[in-house]
Amino acid sequence: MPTNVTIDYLKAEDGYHLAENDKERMQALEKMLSAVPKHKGTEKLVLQIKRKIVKLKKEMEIKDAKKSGGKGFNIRKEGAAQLVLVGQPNAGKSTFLKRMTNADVAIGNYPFTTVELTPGMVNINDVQIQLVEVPGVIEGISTGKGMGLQLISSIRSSDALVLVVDGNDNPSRQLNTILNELDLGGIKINRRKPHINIKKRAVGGIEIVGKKHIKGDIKDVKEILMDFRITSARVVIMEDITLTDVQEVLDYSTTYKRAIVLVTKADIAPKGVVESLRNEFKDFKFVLVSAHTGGDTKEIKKLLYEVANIKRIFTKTPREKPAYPPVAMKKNATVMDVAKKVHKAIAKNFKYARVWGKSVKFDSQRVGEDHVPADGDIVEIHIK
Ligand SMILES: Nc1nc2c(ncn2[C@@H]2O[C@H](COP(=O)(O)OP(=O)(O)OP(=O)(O)O)[C@@H](O)[C@H]2O)c(=O)[nH]1
Ligand SMILES: [Mg+2]
Repeated sequence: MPTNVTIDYLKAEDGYHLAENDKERMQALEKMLSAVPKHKGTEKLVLQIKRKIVKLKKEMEIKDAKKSGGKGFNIRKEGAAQLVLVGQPNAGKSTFLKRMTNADVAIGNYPFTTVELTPGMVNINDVQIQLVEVPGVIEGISTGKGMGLQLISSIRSSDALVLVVDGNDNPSRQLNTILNELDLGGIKINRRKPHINIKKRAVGGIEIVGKKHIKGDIKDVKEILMDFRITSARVVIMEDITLTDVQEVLDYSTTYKRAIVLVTKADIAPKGVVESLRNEFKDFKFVLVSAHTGGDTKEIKKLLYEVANIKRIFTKTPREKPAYPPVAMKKNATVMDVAKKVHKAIAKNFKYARVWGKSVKFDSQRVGEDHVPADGDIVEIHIK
């Protein structure tokens, strides 16, 4: 029992032991988590509580899926990428969706106007991108409150997120709440996976390579592994990591998503609101919008396109003009991926390609199948 916890924490812990069902247990765990003072000395305790939450959530999800017959909630993907609009109720998600996509969606001056997943399509640089509004984020959604499970599931299956915060209602608090709820739901924003490799094996105990990188006790790493029922494994650590990182990598449900932040209601938001957000959240890109003036549409579209992580490729047949519209591909797609997208047979008989654009030193340069074309490049595939 750590000595540096508060009375509130102890009360919440009592609540946990007295809880009579999963829902009460989950509420108690959430209270415990918010009552722990967050600093180095409590990292282990925080991680223990999070592990309990993950386990309980998994159990609750299984029970829930049985009840609902395992029916999924997600919106079918259309276009080159699916971006989900995530924000507190009344943040202005529908107003933005309607403005960008002409989606038929109700706007209301009360929370939870939108209770269903609502899609719309926006054309950016000749590419169709899908925006999907999901019900508002409130505290507790990560553990199933509100339409929490539906929300988390649609966020997981999306390509990236647009976090929407009301510029006139303490946007910093809103953003912290969103990030915290997503974190509890196993969704990490604008972060990459820590470089830790864990390979389970049948025997041999725990072997850790790169111990010097651990900011914490080896004993604690082993304890976390034990809690995930791993007693034999080779763990390779390639960069400085915390215990939190180890737990994150082990948790089956952890996913990483890119996100930008839309700050709404520019017309009534206090001056300098975006600047102070930029100061506080260094890993995020912000853009200001207003229902009245629209905002900087060019900048908004640029950020949406960037976060979608896609590129346009103009395909071309020898001696002809590039085809229009371009095909949209993932940012890291190769010439071979482009060939596959055009036709299976073209991919199969691929010989080489010629490329015009930013990814080559000169126009019509000959490249192999692994070449990665840039956004806007022209690719001409030659077959055997
Ligand atoms: N002044 C001002 N009001 C806005 C702006 N954008 C949205 N609103 C108002 O804020 C309220 C909520 O807007 P919605 O677009 O319905 O918000 P939402 O995020 O979709 O809300 P839920 O679907 O309930 O979660 C409405 O009364 C809008 O008219 C804006 O830029 N300026
Ligand atoms: Mg709405």
